[in-house]
Amino acid sequence: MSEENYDDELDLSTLSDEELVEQMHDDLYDGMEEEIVEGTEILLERGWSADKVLNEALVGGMAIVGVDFRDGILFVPEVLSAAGAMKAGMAILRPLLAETGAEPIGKMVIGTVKGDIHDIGKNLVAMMMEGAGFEVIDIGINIPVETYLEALEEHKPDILGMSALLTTTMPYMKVVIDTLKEQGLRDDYIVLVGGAPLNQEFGDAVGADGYCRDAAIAVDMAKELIAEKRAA
Ligand code: B1M
Repeated sequence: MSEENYDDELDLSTLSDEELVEQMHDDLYDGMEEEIVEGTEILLERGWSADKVLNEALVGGMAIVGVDFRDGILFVPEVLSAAGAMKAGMAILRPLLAETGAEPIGKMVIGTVKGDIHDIGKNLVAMMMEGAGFEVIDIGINIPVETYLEALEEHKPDILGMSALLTTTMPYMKVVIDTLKEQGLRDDYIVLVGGAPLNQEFGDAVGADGYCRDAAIAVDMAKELIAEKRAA
């Protein structure tokens, strides 16, 4: 994206915060894991909160990748490298976001639905939920209804979280929720759904308890709905 990416001499620590974030967007775009790790560390050392680094440097960078992927400028291999770089940055932030000495305030099982392998958003939600004091059991990607049910049975969470990034896979959320209803289990769990192509209307239509536009909203909604459920 930027010619600066190819300048081996570029010392990230000499950049201002703003320049560094811009450079990290370029580095994420180019899938440069080491540079993303270094940039993440520098921003943290400069006193940035893990949240701020995540949203401004990493999620912001991935948004640019998303636009060029949509427009046919980037293809799957490049986007995979960008995702790898994003994950390398997230790995540094994870322990910071998950830092909490308190008792878990609730438990969530989360997975990306069958046919869908996108996991960055799901991982982010898991990290933010852990950071907010939830115990999170991440059951991965491409999850069929049977696996969701097994995980619910095994872990007995308060919340079931489902993620979908494709318009072709999001209807599968209804399959899972309908199966819970058929088995008389629907009211045992708070069901939260999220993913870029979803919206409130879709969340309502599939019968979820909440549609979460982003990870921060997922945390707020989880807290709110758990409190309501316990009060009831
Ligand atoms: Co994919 N992909 N992709 N992709 N990919 C999208 C989703 C797409 C919009 C790109 C585009 O065209 N602009 C498009 C979908 C179009 C559509 O359905 N209408 C698309 C496509 C078409 C595809 C393939 C079909 C491409 C192909 O093979 N021809 C293929 C499908 C593979 C499959 O799943 N079967 C594919 C593959 C891939 C990669 C493997 C290359 C890679 C995924 C790597 C990985 O995840 N490990 C990839 C990526 C990276 C993307 C984009 C560029 C970025 C997604 C992302 O990570 N965003 C994406 C473009 C886009 O979304 N704009 C795209 C960052 C992440 C932080 O945001 O996931 O939205 P997001 O999560 C947010 C919220 O949505 C919410 O909170 C998160 C954090 O704030 N949230 C939840 C998400 N899940 C939640 C669950 C909750 C709560 C909130 O539960 C409680």
